[in-house]
Amino acid sequence: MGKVAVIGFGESGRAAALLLNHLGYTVTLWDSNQTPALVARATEIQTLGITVRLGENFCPTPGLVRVVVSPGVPWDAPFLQQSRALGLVVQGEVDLAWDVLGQVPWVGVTGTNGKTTTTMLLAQIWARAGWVAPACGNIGRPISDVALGPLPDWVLAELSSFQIEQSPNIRPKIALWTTFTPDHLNRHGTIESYAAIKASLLDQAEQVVLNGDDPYLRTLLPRWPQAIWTSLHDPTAPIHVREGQIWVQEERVLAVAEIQIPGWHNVQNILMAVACAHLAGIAVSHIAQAVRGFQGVPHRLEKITDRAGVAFINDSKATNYEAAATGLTAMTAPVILLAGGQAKQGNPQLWLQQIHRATLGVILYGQAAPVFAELLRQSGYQAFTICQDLAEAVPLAWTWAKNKGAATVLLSPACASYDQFANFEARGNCFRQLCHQLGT
Ligand code: UMA
Repeated sequence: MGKVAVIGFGESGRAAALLLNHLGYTVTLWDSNQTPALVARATEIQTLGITVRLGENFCPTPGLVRVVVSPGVPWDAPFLQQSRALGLVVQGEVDLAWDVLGQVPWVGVTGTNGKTTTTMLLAQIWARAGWVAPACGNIGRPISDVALGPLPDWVLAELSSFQIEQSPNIRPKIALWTTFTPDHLNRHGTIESYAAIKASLLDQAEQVVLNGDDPYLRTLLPRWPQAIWTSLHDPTAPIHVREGQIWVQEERVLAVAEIQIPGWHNVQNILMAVACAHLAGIAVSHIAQAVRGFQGVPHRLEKITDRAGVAFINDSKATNYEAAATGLTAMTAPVILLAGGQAKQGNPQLWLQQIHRATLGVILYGQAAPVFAELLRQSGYQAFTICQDLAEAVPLAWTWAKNKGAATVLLSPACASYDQFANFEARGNCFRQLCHQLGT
């Protein structure tokens, strides 16, 4: 079958290497890093005959036919340009998975925020309908891992802009776009190119679902005239909320009051999942049962514990201003907010507004703390302090909650986690543990 290079030995690279090995290719896996964890992973994968080169930058080697890249590898990296110039096939890990799984229908879920919750809910609805349909992709399980078989009935793929950019061949049966605000500008350069990448997924899909309540996506409706769009406010939307009920055209699905996860943004996510399920031909009774039973996703407004009437909520996945503002918008009682980490570019105005509306105090930590402190100060907000890390911030939040009469302690960082954690899951798990360790 020939020689293949896989770049990046994270989750996607590992799965891609195993899949290519299974397909009969001679695989070399490259990673520019060399950590003890990578060395240990290498030992495991080398026993299968896969060559691993750690601590080296990839360069094309003689006889190579294909280069498969992990999502974190920039698509315009010089070594990829060089590979293309040499006539090598360069594709993303998701594109590779499509080569194997393209014969089964896919739902591709993209958007700045809301992707994971929507994809998880799709998985519950599809399971209720009796289909084997794994949630995969950016959500955590690489799609190449699903491609190792057996073939599922559907692929429910959360797709980041990184993955879409690297996968020009994928043609989902249904593509769904949840929200759009600036993100990943350090990778994509401009908001226009970030939008164009996301739109390319929908251009290639058989059917399109759009969140009609997102101001930017609403402007795109004419681009896909057949799109099924959703709205909380507009009853002319094919899938909408009216009189406290969710409707698929004239058919009632369930009452909003039956939904277990908090916030109107989550009702929007549910509308989009309902739209996809309807397009896939799933019975309304199955859709309603799955939505009623859906309890949300870890690290997304996840309730950890209640202490003396104070709820501790983990929204560690809120890694940008919009997601953090959305988390705060869902809060109906006074909040002590924990925010900080590695700052991202973006517009903080909505986030600041929600801080003024919903919080009694803000505890900042990590690299972004001085920047956030300045933003708060400039907006006229004084009730904040700076801590080193979560270990210091969580007990202080508990004390503030009791002293100030707050009903909620919310971790919603508005930042990436990489200054102090491996990823947002590690940050959320740390928060969970600290909450459980609190005294009275
Ligand atoms: N690496 C290189 N050379 C490079 C760049 C990276 O060798 O030029 C190496 C790094 O040293 C590292 C490895 O590549 O060892 C990491 O690869 P990766 O960053 O692609 O991470 P994976 O572990 O493969 O995880 C990826 C997604 N990560 C990113 O897109 C950054 C995961 O999404 C996804 O769950 C997983 O594939 C399975 O599909 C995470 C994410 O943060 C959740 N996504 C971003 C987001 O949601 O904002 C887009």
